[in-house]
Order: sequence, then structure tokens, then C-alpha cells
Amino acid sequence: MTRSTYTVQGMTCDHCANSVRDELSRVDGVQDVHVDLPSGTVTVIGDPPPAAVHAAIEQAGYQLVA
Ligand SMILES: [Cu+2]
Repeated sequence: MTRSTYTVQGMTCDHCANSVRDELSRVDGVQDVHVDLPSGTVTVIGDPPPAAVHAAIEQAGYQLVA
């Protein structure tokens, strides 16, 4: 099982974390999602296409930090 960590800009509270988690959990191949607000990171467990992860985060209203 692959774990990939992404840095996401603009998440400030539990509502933000839930929005990102909800969008990502709908992506094919995602097994689990962990959001860490203090570090602004999202860890995705599973093997989703990276482009789908990027799209889901933007769909939730946040930006990946390159
Ligand atoms: Cu928020």
C-alpha cells in the first residue's frame, strides 16, 4: 500500500480538513486519507492516479503546494 503526502494551502480548520477528506475519499484507488492541519499536509493511502488527487483537492477548493 502506497502512502503519498501532499502539502495543501489554505486548510485552516476541521471543516477544511473534512472537505478535503470527503473529496479525496471519492477518488478511485484511495483507501484512506489523513489530514494534518498544523503541517497543512494530506496523506493519501492507496494507489490513486496523482492527477486525480490534484483534481480532488482543487475541487474541494484548495491548492496543492508544488
Ligand atoms: Cu476551514
